Amino acid sequence: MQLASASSLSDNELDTLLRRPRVDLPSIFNTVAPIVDAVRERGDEAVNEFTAKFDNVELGRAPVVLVDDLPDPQLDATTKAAFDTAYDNIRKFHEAQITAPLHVETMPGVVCERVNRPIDAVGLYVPGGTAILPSTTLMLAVPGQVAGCKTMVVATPPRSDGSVCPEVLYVCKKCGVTHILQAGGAQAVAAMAHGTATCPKVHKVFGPGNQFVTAAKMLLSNSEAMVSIDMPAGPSEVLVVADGGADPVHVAADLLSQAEHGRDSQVVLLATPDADVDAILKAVREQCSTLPRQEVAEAALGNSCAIKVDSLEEAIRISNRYAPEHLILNVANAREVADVVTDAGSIFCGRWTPESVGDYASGTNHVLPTYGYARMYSGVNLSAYNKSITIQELSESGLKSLGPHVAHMADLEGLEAHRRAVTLRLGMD
Ligand code: HSO
Ligand code: ZN
Repeated sequence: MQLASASSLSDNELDTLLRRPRVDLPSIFNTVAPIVDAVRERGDEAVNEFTAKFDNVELGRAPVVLVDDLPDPQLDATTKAAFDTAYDNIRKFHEAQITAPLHVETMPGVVCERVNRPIDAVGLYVPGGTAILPSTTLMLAVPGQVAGCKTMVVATPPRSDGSVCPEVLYVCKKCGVTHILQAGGAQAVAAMAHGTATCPKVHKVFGPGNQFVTAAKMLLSNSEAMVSIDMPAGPSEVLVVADGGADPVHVAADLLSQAEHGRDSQVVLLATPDADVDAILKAVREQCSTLPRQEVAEAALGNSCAIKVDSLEEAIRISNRYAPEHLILNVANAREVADVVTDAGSIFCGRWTPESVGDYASGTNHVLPTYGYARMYSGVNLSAYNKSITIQELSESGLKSLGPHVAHMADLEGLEAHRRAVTLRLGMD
């Protein structure tokens, strides 16, 4: 972890220090495009070929299974209790995001409304790779269930014996997921976006993934597949602001919890003058050496830095400029500090709120904008599973008062048919 002082750096130098690991998108697009094409042309057969090639699993049957056809997984009581608690909290928080329909009379006799409708079919990508993530299944499926999406396809690579991870299956059953596509990577995204003989075509693909998954999502959302995506994604990151009251051991654990996700993860520490940076960095080294994923975390720490700042205000200015996916405010009066944060995916306030709680079970969503996209994207939330439809209805007197203005504007634009649609109704011609 590189150590620097903000006071000796210009904004440009700070940006360079905080630059995220580069992703070479054009070369990844070149790798992904033939995979996407093969799945579009040959469907399930191509999906299984890529699973054999990349995941070393020969499924020997269609890659899609119906959730209702699978027996309930056998899980121990502790595991069930953990997932049930997480489910309840995530469900509560996402149910609270249901918005009432809008109904506004913009002028007498002119009524405008807005109503929500769920996206009919959604695809939820749950990464496999070095860690299986049933928690991501919860984060993606609960809002779909709350919104009322009819078809929910979870895509996740098969385990080596061809089975579905029991925790993922447990969550799928709880959330009303309809299909499981046993595939990962670009091939899974392509199968959901285009549809295959066994995989329903979806209208939107959600979820985090590696560079190939991200590239496939970007490519397909700009193709004839007619599919949208939640957000572009890059490697994961956390920024921790620590003051003198922050326990160095806790700060180190929080930094490492993000570093262990991937070699390309980035973690940033902003330490106020009273924080003990040396103790934090020492704790990072000590804890890292005992992590099962030490090698991954060490690689991530290579992309990471600790910066001494002159004040909390400076820390927030730098954080807002960086726009972290996760922002941990391990400082006094953290909740008040959160009010001046303008750019971040999700904020973790105070001494007792590790990022892990949001990753699993507090209720907020852990699928968040990375790579600086927090400047313009929100994390996954209920509205992402809905479209809103606007409705308007005018009475005769409403059209009498509004119509002449509309007719005049249509005239200015030279659109005579538009004008007549009003004037013929009002007997104006
Ligand atoms: N921190 C990850 C989410 C996750 N953590 C899943 C554990 N499991 C999102 O950046
Ligand atoms: Zn995590």
